[in-house]
Amino acid sequence: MSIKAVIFDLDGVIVSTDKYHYQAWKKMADEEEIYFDKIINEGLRGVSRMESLEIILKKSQKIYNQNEKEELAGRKNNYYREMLNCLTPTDILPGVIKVLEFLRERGIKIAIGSSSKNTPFILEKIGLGSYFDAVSDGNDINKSKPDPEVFLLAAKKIRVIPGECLVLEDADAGIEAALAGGMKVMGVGFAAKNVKANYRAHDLLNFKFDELLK
Ligand code: B16
Ligand code: MG
Repeated sequence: MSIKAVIFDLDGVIVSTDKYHYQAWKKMADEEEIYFDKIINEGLRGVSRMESLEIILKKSQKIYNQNEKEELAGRKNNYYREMLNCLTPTDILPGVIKVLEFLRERGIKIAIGSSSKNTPFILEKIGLGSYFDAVSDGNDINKSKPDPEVFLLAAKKIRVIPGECLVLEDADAGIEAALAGGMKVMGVGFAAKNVKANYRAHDLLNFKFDELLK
């Protein structure tokens, strides 16, 4: 199999910001007296901020207008950004740096493909920005995962055709997006059980990337 680039999802693959997304949405939902739990939260992985809000509002008795929705999403994001302030390089998930160095030594291009508009802030907090040849994130796209736009843009930025890209993803929506873009995909963490993924790994610590790149 010819892999010339690896595109990393950010939240849930490189760093566990998923717990902060949950806590921030939960705080906002509690304030609005909207029922929200961890099961609903799992469906928000890889989904954009405004689409996540629409999923949460399905449990609301109240109908919110567009301005109110923007205020709710903004309030959640403020809580989330406050939580991100405590992120440091120690929050990088196990095996990530080892894999990045392994890929870099072999001349494999490395990119980020994340739905998050907070990607630049998170990369700065964990000090990983310099590893990536390109970053494609929620600030660059119109359609979030499961649409392939974010990954196709990443591939374009690093000038590698989709068929030669491998995506690492923790979200079912992200697995769908990578496959829709004609890329290979590895389900990591939460998506390690996704049967549609070409490869599966609980984390990046023990996966044999050398065998994959042969
Ligand atoms: P933000 P990823 C996604 O990041 C998260 O998984 C998802 O929970 C979040 O709603 C989305 O980013 C948007 O995040 O509010 O920071 O723009 O997994 O695609 O790296
Ligand atoms: Mg993710």
